[in-house]
Amino acid sequence: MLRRIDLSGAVSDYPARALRELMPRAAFDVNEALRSVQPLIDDIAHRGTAAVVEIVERFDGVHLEHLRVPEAAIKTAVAELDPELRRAYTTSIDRVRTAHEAQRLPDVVTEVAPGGTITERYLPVGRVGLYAPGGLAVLASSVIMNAVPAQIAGVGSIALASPAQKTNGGLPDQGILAVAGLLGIDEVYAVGGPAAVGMFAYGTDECEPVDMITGPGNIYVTAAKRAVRGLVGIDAEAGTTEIAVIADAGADPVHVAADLVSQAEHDPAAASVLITDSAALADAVDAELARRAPEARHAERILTALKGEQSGTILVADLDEAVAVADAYAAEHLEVQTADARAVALRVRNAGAVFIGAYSPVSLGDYCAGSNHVLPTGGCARHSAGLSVHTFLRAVHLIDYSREALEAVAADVVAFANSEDLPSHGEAVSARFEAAP
Ligand code: HSO
Ligand code: ZN
Repeated sequence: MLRRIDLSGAVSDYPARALRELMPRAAFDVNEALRSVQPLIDDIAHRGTAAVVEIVERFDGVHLEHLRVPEAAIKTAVAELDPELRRAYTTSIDRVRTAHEAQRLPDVVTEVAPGGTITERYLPVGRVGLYAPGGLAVLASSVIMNAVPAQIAGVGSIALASPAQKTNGGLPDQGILAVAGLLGIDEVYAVGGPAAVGMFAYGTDECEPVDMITGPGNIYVTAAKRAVRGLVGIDAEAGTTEIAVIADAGADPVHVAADLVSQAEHDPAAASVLITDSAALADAVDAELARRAPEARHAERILTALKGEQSGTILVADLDEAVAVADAYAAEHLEVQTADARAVALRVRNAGAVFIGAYSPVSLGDYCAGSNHVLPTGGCARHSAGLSVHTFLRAVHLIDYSREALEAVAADVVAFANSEDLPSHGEAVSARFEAAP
């Protein structure tokens, strides 16, 4: 089922770049998508609401009288929630809140020299636009994963946008509205795709512009975020979901296969990668995938994803090589299903999130572990982290020196300034200590 890449015994022969190029990876050309998205964004920048309405009509087939969802519709969605689903949403919200509370940062004051302090102050972004996609899967869970960290960071104003659904009378999905209601978000727009990004970035007469846009989306949403980056802050560019599993001979092939299938369910371009030192385990996982994938509700897209270039089994000689391959791949989600899984997990440096042992599947993290499921894809885990409270905070330095403290360092500032041929910089310091003429 999965194509095989046999690197056993050879992993350390490859320089870093060569190893990276051997990794299965989906093509993801954001700049190509940007060509069709940029005109939409420009149109919204110039014509505001009228452009948003036209774009929504063109792409989602819904004519909106108002972009904003009436608050009554949010209340109704909460009231009509099935009790079992309400419990699931609440469990998710509670656990994500608990885990993310721990990320709050206190301001730190450091005395750098006698009478001279630097205060590291963490300030939340003022207004954030959250995007929740529709499309193949409408992900109410992503609203939780974006909104909770923003709320804990202290973001004062949070707006949510999600595509208008023809099947829901032009409102966003009921689950998305219900989660918004449970989270206390009452500013919701029935706008999806690049139109939502343009609306948030430039503002319209119905929607004040935001300072930052976060949330997953397809390649067109990602392209739109790239187009407005700088004008607003954005989170990392989200690509297609990927899962890698490090498994040894003792792993349960049913667990491994079920987890590889679970993320393939997102998208025909999703990546499912097995990294193992056991050919027997690889064979058993293939057999289980061949049994399980065709039975799945979304068999077609799962099979396309599993058979795609972006998926595969990488055979290695031992767990050292497995860790090296996992670091080169830098998976969005990495599962470790080996003996002493925690120790192996702690050796991995590049992964969006690491799921340890037989009972921490990625699906748990997608909904109810407490961790965040908005994670770096496409190898970005080498340099970026998933969404967190930190995403919504800015560290601002407060510089506070007394006369004596400045005087003590004045000669160094003057010397440094002169060396850069910027003497007025030095004079701004020395002027404070010269007797008045
Ligand atoms: N696995 C996705 C998140 C998600 N899964 C939402 C289900 N719903 C990206 O981390
Ligand atoms: Zn998922």
